[in-house]
Amino acid sequence: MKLKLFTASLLFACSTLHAQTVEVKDAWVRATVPSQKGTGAFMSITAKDGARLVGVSSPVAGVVEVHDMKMDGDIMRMRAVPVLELPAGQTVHLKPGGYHVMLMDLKQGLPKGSTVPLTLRLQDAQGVETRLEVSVPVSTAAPAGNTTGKAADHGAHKH
Ligand SMILES: [Cu+2]
Repeated sequence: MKLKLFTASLLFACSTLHAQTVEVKDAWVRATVPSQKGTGAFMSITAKDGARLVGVSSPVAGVVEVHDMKMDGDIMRMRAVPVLELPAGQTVHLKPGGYHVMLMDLKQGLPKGSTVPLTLRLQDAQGVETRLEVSVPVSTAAPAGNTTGKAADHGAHKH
């Protein structure tokens, strides 16, 4: 009986720890007009022990992909990133002009002030998959006073 209880509490401790190893901050979704079919979601993700973002889903969009945005000559091109590496302890910024979560085939308009649920599918170094649910505010601009925005202003983002 004593042993059983001990095991249970250990397991609980593990799953709690695991849930805290990936942190999402400053998340926002760009507001849409009613006829718009696609938009971007942006956030800063920090995986303390390293992880990979292998997928995102949302009930408001038929298709959700992680995209990268790069200049190809004079043309800004987006390409799907099937796996986004999250190096241990490094914050990966998803922001306008760079990595973003692309919400496509939108089922509804996303007015400013509403909230979009996103499910991030993450894999740890052992390949164990976990899901992280985030509730993301819809806005017309990045949240005020966050460091992500400042870095973008100074062009510090390089890939
Ligand atoms: Cu995109």
